[in-house]
Amino acid sequence: MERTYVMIKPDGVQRNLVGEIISRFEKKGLKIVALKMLQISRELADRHYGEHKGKPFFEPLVQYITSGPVVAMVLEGKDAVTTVRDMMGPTNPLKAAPGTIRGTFGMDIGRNVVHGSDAPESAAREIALFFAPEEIIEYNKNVDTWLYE
Ligand code: IDP
Repeated sequence: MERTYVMIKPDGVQRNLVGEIISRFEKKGLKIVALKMLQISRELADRHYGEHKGKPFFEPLVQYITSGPVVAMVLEGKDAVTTVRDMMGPTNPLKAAPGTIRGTFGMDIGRNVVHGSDAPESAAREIALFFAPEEIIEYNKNVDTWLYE
């Protein structure tokens, strides 16, 4: 099983989409193994989005991600990274298919509601950045035998 880092961004929280978004991942069959609300500091934003430093949208991106609380989680499941990315849709909500999270709920690339790691390596890095090991809970669910062959 693979783990991925998922975050409902400040616009998702402000627009009352926390339950809706978590519900989609739950119904799909992804297991929540860590979950919390936090306010991202400038320093944490710098580290999380370090790869975008120097790009024209970096400063607005840091402003956006630190502008209000986010809901951070670790989701576990088969091909969790790709599964979450497919469910979110591409970065620009106007380019995202209507059924995806960004395609359903977003209008602008700088207000795209949700984050999901783009590869297993970035997932590991982001999980470690946002969660202490003891905040990640390993547990079994009886439903697993109805989700997986
Ligand atoms: P991703 O979130 O789909 O993985 P990245 O390219 O890693 O996309 O960009 C990180 C975040 O930076 C995006 O989700 C979006 O919020 C913001 N972003 C990316 N490109 C732009 C842009 O051209 N203008 C404004 N914001 C952008």
